[in-house]
Amino acid sequence: MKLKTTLLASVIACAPMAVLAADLTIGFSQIGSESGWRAAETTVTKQEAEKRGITLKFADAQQKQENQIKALRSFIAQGVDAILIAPVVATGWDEVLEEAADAEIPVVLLDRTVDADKSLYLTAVTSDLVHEGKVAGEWLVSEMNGANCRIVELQGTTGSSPAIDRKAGFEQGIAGHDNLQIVRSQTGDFTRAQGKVVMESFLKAEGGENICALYAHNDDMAVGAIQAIKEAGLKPGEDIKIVAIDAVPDAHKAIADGEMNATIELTPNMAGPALEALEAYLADGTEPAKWIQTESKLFTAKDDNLAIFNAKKDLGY
Ligand code: GZL
Repeated sequence: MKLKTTLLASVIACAPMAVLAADLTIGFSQIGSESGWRAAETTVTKQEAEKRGITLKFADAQQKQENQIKALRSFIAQGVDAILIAPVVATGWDEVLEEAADAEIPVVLLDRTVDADKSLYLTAVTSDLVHEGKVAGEWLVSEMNGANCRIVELQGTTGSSPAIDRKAGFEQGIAGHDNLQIVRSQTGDFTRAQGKVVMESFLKAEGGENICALYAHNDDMAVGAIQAIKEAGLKPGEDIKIVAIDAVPDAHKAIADGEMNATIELTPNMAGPALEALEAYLADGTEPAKWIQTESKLFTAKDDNLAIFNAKKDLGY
């Protein structure tokens, strides 16, 4: 706790404040459990804290920004040593981040970014969300090889940095290829249930025979859409090509079954690099880079998706 850390620091005289990870108490404001990937991130974050002997105070916001702001204020009042947050949307954080800064509590962003002054957080551990979208677009360009393709898009949570950036990246990926056209685009809020409902509305509005491909901002919405495509009497992965992001086990299974075509991996372990940066900062003031980027890897039917499914299925998704 902050008090203990301060006492410890004073005991160590004028040496840099050497704080042992085992003394740390860190607050973690998690968005919720909207997707398999999010559930895996929660599991891995708890594991990463435990193996470092860090006390993790976990708060599930159930997709609501006001709950995350409440959680951060509670962590500040408790005097935690640091805060991890996966911010549900990109805006509206300045005030509470200022309060954390005033309390000298470092904040690390996980998997999403915020539209706030970079001085208000220590670092952000995320993938390159624009790049992920671009890889998805470029894959479809290559897959269609010049043939016309009417695309429907399932966007992530409105106002979230992945929804904004993955949309922009995909449009960059298909730019200059007029044979590819996005004809419908709507949020499925990163969930399977909404992915299915919105895909049903796309099929009804466009006619399944007029939809060539689905780009979903995450695998969970794609898996929901696969159900809708099947119920419409069409073959997902064949009649409608499907590319998404996260590389959760069920996406690898769908690709292995020929019901999906490509996914781009997002590691659920954002907490490892985040806690390493925090430990160094709290120990001797080492400032990390403002962005710690995690890698993005494309998986297609060329990969051994069944083996990858079996390797990933027990990792907390
Ligand atoms: C992206 C992350 C997204 C995942 C979804 O960095 O914020 O949120 O792609 C999750 O599965 O809902």
